[in-house]
Amino acid sequence: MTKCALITGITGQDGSYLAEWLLQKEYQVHGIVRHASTSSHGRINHLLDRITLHDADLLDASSLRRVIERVAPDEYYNLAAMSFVPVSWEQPILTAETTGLGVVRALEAIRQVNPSIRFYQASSSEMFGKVVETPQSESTPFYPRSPYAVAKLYGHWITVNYRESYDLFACSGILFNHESPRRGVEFVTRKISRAAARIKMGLDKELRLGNLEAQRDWGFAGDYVRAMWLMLQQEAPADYVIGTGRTQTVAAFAEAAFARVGLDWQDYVVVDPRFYRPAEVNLLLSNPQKAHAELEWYPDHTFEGLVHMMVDADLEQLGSGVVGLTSTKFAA
Ligand code: NAP
Ligand code: F7E
Repeated sequence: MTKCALITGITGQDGSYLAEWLLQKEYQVHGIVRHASTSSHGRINHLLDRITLHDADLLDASSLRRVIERVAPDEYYNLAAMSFVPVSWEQPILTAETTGLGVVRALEAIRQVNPSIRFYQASSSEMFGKVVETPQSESTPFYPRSPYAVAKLYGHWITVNYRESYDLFACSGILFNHESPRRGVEFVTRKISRAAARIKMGLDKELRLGNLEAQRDWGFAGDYVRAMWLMLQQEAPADYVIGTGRTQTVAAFAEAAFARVGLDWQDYVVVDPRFYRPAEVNLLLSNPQKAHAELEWYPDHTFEGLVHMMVDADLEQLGSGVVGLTSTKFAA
């Protein structure tokens, strides 16, 4: 029988890849979008004739409940959040309302409407923050370092709590950084890939960045949505760390991205303290053994492959034929 999935955050990077994955699995796909004066459908324009969108907002519990009643999904993926860490210091209360309390609004709606709906929560490696052990696994204690990470921690524990209190099939995926040509331009990887392409084409002269020594375990978003789906197909609900098991500095990302267009990053990158954070997460490195063993999940893309994919897509978007371009399947 055809399965039905509902996604909050379908207009985001992960939402667009997850919608594609579920369509390929022949799901009926529904998404929640919040009203805005201009459309935010850029990443899902190519899917609009195959998915159904509903107006609702994580800030409005009644709207979530109404959509869940109307759609009657088998699976609910909560990918919606205020997800950009620096803004969480500027808007800590909005971040708590959306990224934190939004999770319990979704869980309550599920509990009240149909507790057999399977639930996925988009938790984050940011919860490990000032890490107390390396690499980080499901049993590593949390030490959040931003209002975003604190809000995510609430979302994580309320998911665990609803599973234990009400026997919901609720899973928390603790995902390490994952990127793509659809990544928002303010995140460091896309900021770099776009700048490398623009500088190569003579559109910009320099790239201003903050902490070049920060280390992240970067993977490809398309690989990670597969892990979300796998979690909801298991016999029992659980939490999983998802990452590549490798870490790289911001400087290494810049070096690889500029090298892709034949440039030396050190000629163009300027360190600008404006991009430093009040409290930094210096090192993230996953231990994804549990996902390997129980989900049989492994990433298909390497760090180098990811960098090349992003730079090539940015060049293509700018209309260049500078390097041998790879896939052209990416929506904006
Ligand atoms: P993203 O591109 O920033 O997408 C966020 C989505 O949330 C957008 O669709 C946005 O809608 C929606 N949203 C924000 N506030 C909302 C509200 N009040 N009501 C309904 N929808 C709202 O994020 P992403 O990179 O795809 O990440 C997906 C999820 O995984 C997020 O929860 C993020 O925190 C988490 N996460 C991401 C990573 C990563 O490396 N990408 C790692 C770990 C966890 P609009 O289009 O209307 O803004
Ligand atoms: O920063 C450093 C910055 O903003 C990565 C979100 O998806 O992943 C993401 O959060 C690192 C940080 O991602 C700049 O200080 C240096 O150490 O790309 P980012 P993030 O903060 O790791 C996690 C897992 C999430 O859950 C989040 O939702 O790069 N950095 N210079 C810079 N970062 C930015 N943005 N801009 C710079 O100029």
